[in-house]
Amino acid sequence: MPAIPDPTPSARQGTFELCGVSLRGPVLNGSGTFDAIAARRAFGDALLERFPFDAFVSKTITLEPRQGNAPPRLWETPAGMINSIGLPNKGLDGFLATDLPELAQLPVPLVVSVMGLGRDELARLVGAVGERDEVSMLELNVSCPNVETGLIMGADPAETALALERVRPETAKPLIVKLTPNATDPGAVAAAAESAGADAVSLVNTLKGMALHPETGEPWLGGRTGGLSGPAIRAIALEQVAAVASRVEIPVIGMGGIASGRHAADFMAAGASAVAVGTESFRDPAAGRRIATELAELSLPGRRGATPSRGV
Ligand code: RRO
Repeated sequence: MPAIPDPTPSARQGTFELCGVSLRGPVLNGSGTFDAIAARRAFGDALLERFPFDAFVSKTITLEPRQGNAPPRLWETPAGMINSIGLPNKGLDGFLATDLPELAQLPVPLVVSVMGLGRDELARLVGAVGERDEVSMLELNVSCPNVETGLIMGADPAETALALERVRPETAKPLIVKLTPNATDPGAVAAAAESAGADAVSLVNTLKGMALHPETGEPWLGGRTGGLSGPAIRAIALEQVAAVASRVEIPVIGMGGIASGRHAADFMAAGASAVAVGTESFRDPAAGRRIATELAELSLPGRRGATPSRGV
C-alpha cells in the first residue's frame, strides 16, 4: 500500500454521522471505483490498517450474474475517462456467499449498491441485502432502464418515486439513491426520492459519453457508449450537487472528479454532507485517505474550509 498520511485527530474521533450510521469521517468511495477484495489481496492487512475510506460502497450488484460488456471497457479522455464496464457481478446469491463475507472484514461500515431491471427485482435485492447484519446502508443505482416501462428509472421523478415506494417497506436500513446526471432535472428526481422515503441521495454517476476508434471511426468501447468521470466532470457535478441540495432536506453525498481536500470542501460548501472519491482512486489507491486528511486540515478553526453542517 502506498504511504497514507495518518488522519488528523479530528478525523479520527468518529463523531460524523450519516443517516444515523456513525462514521469516522465524511469520505466514501464511489461505487465501482475501488475493488476492496482485490486491494486486500494486493496490500494484505495494510489495507485494513489504513483503509482509504470512512465507509465502503460496493460495486453494484444485480439479481442474476452478469459477464459485463465486451472489451475494450475504458477510454482515457483529457482529465477523465469513459468506462463501459457493464455491471459484471456474481449476482445476488454469489455476492452474499462469496463477496459479502470478505467485505464484512473491512474496518468501516458497508454500503451495498444494488440495481434492478424492474421494481420487483429491486425490491428482492433490497429485502435480501437489507436483512444482512454486515450491511449498514443500501445504495440504489437507478441509472438503468426499467424493462417494464423502458424509462431510465433515475432520469424520471415519477419512476424514481414508484421505485422507492416499492422498495421502502423491504428494509428499515438507510436507502441512498444514486442520481444520474443524465436527467433533465436532477433536483426534481431527488425531491421525488425524498418524498417517497429515501434517506439520502448521492450524485453524480457518470455522464454519458462516447469515443471513436481513431482508424475505423467505429465506437471504441465494447458497449458502444460509456460513462465519463474524473476532473472533466467536476464543475457539472458541483452545480448538480448545489441544485439538489437546495431541493432536499436529506443528506447529499457529492462526487464527480474530486481529487483533493479542496475539491471535497467545495462539494460540502455546495451543500453535500459527505463526499465520495472515484476516478482518482484508479490513479492512487490511497487517494481517499489523503483527501480526508486534506479536508480535515481545511476544516480546522481559522482555516478556509467547510464544516459538515447537514445530516450530521
Ligand atoms: O458497470 C458500469 O459500467 C457502470 C455502472 Br453500473 C454505473 O453505475 N456507472 C458507470 O459509470 N459504469
